[in-house]
Amino acid sequence: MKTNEVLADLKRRFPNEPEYHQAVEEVLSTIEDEYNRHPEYERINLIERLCIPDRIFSFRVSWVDDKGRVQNNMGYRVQHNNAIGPYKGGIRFHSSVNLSILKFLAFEQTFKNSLTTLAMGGAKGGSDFSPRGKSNMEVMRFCQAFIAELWRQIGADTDVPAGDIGVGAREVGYMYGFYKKMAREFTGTFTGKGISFGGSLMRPEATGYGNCYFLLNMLATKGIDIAGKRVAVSGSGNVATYTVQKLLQLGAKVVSMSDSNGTIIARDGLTQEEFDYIFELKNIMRGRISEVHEQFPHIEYHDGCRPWRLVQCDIAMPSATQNELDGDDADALLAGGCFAVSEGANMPSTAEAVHKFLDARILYAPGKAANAGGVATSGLEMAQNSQKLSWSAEEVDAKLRDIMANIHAQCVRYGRESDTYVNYVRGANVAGFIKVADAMMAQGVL
Ligand code: NDP
Ligand code: 2IT
Repeated sequence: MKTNEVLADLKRRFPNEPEYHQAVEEVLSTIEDEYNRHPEYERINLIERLCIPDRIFSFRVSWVDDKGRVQNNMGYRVQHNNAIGPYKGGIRFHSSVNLSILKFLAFEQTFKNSLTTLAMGGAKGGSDFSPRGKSNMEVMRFCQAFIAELWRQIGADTDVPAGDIGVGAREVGYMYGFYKKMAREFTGTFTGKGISFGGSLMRPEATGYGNCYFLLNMLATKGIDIAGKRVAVSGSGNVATYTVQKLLQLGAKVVSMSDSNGTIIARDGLTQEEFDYIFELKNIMRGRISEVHEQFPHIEYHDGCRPWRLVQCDIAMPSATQNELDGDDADALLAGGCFAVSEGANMPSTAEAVHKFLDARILYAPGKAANAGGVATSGLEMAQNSQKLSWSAEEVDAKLRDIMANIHAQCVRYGRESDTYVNYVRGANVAGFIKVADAMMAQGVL
């Protein structure tokens, strides 16, 4: 296998899908050597079957808004690979959603889920519907119309969706409720469910907390203590808010958060009181990050900006969306002394930024390793649903810590270079790949 040739062929067959090409290129360029050590893989053209999703469902979702107008959105589910377990991955509701984005996410999810040590294949779905500014009833009608199309393709042992951008507990509740009505069964077909109907304690916290646990593992390799370190976080959704919550517990100084309109900067670090306000503003009031400046005038608000060039930090944790940190941002971070980047979002750094971090030999954890705690805890939710029992928050948190330590160890094992630098990108991709490739090999051409 030659990365350039496989990639050129995929670009020819699937043009205009830049995010998908970007994710595939990063993985192929790091697994090429491992792949080529196994001529049996090439004999069955395993690489193409690993890159091209098993199947994609796409459908129109028609629903009626509060003014009685009929709205039409697109809905999708990309079932990428189920070699090691049922298809598993979130649903994204955002106006930017298209097949390129969902294909990159489903591809990444396959490797991420493999790393978790649990039995889950890779999938992703979503719609170009945006819940922002919609009433609860509009969101409910949309979710029901979306599931009216999708319910036949998913199931507890077939394909298990969950949340992602724009899909939180409210949306999962509405989708799961309608799924249950159509399928006439109460099973663990969604994760991220409410606690009263099969959800797992700690699932809301898991992605952000898991990223902090991964970061702690990375810092430990250098003997660095997180207390007092300046951390720039982007986003203010599920992943970002629980990242910040854990960082404050650990004694770090959180100097930024953001949303798609702008960034807040707290030069001396957010206090617990300020964070409590932000948590309620974002999770309960569904407000905007600009409102933090109105409440606490000493916290700066920069309209239309991302955090990376606004404030000096030791650690960056991009937790909003793909390609939100580019090469110039990476230069600014490195110039400011940033020595660790741990990605809460999926593919938040552009390829150029990733190369700059690796060239600078800083601690750099790609999303598929650092944010895997979310889907891992989804796997724990599936396990609890299968057993029809629920574990305490402490039990789930202990398992999450173990899983993140295990993912870190896999990255070190497969990513250590001759000068002892750990290339977590290579480590995560190779470790994730080996398990999936081995399972595909054993199961024949499907
Ligand atoms: P949320 O919808 O809860 O929050 C998303 C945050 O990112 C919001 O602050 C949002 O701002 C911001 N954002 C979204 N799109 C853009 C954009 N185009 N430009 C700038 N900011 C943007 O989503 P999550 O917190 O769940 O997801 C964040 C990231 O983490 C995504 O990359 C997701 O794939 C990834 N992830 C999520 C997991 C989970 O369990 N939820 C697990 C693993 C990864 P605004 O409110 O203005 O839209
Ligand atoms: O990107 C991700 O890993 C998620 N959005 C979580 C997926 C899941 O199934 O919990």
